[in-house]
Amino acid sequence: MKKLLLTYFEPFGADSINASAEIISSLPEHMGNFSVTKMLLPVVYPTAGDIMVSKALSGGFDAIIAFGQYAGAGEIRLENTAKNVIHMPNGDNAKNIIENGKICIDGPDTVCSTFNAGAIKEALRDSSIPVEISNDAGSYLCNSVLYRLLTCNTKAKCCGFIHLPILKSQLPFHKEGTPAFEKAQLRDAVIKILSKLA
Ligand code: PCA
Repeated sequence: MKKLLLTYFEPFGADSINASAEIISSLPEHMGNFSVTKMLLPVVYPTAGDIMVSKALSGGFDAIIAFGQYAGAGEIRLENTAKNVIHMPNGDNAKNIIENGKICIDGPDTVCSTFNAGAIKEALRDSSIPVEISNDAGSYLCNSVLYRLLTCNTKAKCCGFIHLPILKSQLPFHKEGTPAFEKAQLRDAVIKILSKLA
C-alpha cells in the first residue's frame, strides 16, 4: 500500500474554521491504494514550512498534497507553481509581518508541482464544483509551504497544493457575495481528486 500525506491549515483572519481543516480531517485513513496521514499546519511563517519539510523528508511518502483555503475563489484551485516570495503585510497568526521577502535567499524563482494537474482537472469535469489549474498560489503561507515542499528533495513523486473555496458556514465572516460551497460537495470533489493521484 502507498503512503499519502495530506496537510491542512488552522483558521486565520476573521474565520474560526478553515475549509481545508474541515474537509481533510473528515477523510478516512485509507483511500484507494493509499494509507493516509493527516497533518495540521499553523498559519505561522516559517514554522509551517519547517514542519512540512521535516515530515516530507522523514515519512517515506509516495505522494504529498497540501490543502488550504482561498476565500473568494469560486473554484477548487490546483496550484501548479510556487514562487520564491513571502509577502504578508497583515501578519500571520503569530503577528509576524514580512513585506516582499524571499523564502530562500538563493532558491529558484519558481518551482512546479509534480501532481498531474491536467489529469485531475479532466477527471473533475462533471463535478458540481468548478476546478481550475492555477499558477498563482498567492504570497502567504500556502505558497510558502508549497515552495518548501517542492524544493526539499523529498522522495515523494507526486506533490502539490490545492486551494479550496470557503464553506457556506463561513459566509457570515466574509464579504457578501463570496462564493461558498456545502461541505459534502467539497468533500466529494476532494475524494475524486485524491482517487486520481498516481
Ligand atoms: N490559506 C492561506 C494560508 C492558510 C490557508 O488556508 C493562504 O492561501 O496562504
